[in-house]
Amino acid sequence: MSPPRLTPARLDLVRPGITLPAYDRQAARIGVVHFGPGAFHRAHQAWYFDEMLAHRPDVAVSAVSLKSPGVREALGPQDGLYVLAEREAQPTFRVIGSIREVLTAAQTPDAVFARLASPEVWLVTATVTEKGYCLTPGGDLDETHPDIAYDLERPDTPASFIGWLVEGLARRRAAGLPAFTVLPCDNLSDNGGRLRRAVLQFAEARGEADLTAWIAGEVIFRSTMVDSITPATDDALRAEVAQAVGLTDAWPVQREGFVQWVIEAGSAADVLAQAGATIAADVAAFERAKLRLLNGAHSTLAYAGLLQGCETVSEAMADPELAAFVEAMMRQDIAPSLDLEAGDYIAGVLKRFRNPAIVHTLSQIAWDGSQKLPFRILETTSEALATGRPVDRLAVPIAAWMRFVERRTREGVAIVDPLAGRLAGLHGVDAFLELDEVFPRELAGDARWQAAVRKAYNALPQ
Ligand code: CS2
Repeated sequence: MSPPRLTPARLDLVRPGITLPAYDRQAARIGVVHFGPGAFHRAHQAWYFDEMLAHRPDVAVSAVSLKSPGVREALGPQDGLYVLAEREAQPTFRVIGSIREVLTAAQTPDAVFARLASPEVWLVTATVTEKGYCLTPGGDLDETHPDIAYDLERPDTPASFIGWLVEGLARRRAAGLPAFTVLPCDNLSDNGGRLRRAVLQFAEARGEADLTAWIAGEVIFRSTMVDSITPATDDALRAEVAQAVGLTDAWPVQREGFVQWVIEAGSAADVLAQAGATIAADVAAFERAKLRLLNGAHSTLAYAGLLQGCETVSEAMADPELAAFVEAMMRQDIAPSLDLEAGDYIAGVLKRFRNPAIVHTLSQIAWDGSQKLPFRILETTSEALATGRPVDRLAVPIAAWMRFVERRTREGVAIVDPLAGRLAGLHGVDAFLELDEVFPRELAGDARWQAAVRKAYNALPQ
């Protein structure tokens, strides 16, 4: 029989040794609206807000899913409480209390607008994944994206994150309230700059010059680098949490012990330093290092590892050839693209990949390759070509992705990717290189790189 459900009233049943919220939850006030409260948000930013609540009460979170009711159904009955498992040699468990409201925007839009136009809200954060920014490869707002096209027709009932943000800001301005600060927390280079540009282009496309000018002048967007390896929740975690904590949690989350949030300085969010965030004048250097080294290596292990039958990151790292390849790529091909001494950082990342307590499936990382690879591998590749550095190793994850897509299609397994429909029809390097959503034209036409991709493709298993 499973133990009773996790709720505030039952916290006194929690087993000894489990960390509980170290503040008065009733006194906490919602000052943050977060879009996309999936496992990563709850393992990362919500943990920082939980730390922060010990210092000040106005950082509780209203967690907003755009369409899917899953998080609200799981956490609503738990009054937002959930368990975070930290996986190092000995796992530790902590009940996180920073989420004070869980909303599904499509179902209760007025509640979301009320939060966005609340005088108490001072910060909006987001983990909506790369595709949630609705950008063209050149970094403009994709006005042909179905959700954006819909939101431009009907701005009062948005579907996209951008649409919600702009309509929320419009209502805030109409109410005479000051703007909030916006912190995107997804793995895109210059995420703050990209989001600002998309928001301004959207406001302009709505035909509202005053609103556009107000956003341009008043709303502070800051780039952030987020890092913590967060394997998806599975039934084994649910069972382990029930046993260790003594209560049933419908959706616990897990991550490694390492956690990092680097926030570009110069906004109200600077106070998050009190919770352990790093406030930095130049966040781009952190972003580039993390995206190219950690995420680039992750995607390489994912596609190359899956092709040779591995299932998890630590399994792929146990393959001496694959591990040596990834390390050489990091040290010799990616590190030279960074303006810093990356040796210790690389050693640290490789150690994290080997953490035996983390079961991180390669297929989770393989999702959304068309969205991830441009930031993780292709930016480094274009720079390498421009400066005459080698691109042979950097071509391998791209060729492995092509082989991976072809294999899944052949096996009749659906690909998780916004371009899945198009990808399923592709065969051979040339067909993939025509995807201009993924490959910048200049890169796709580069003979040196094309040759490297073909060579890698031919050497990889089908
Ligand atoms: C991973 C990331 O799923 C993926 O694509 O590469 O989620 C990675 O684990 C995080 O960015 C680590 O901070």
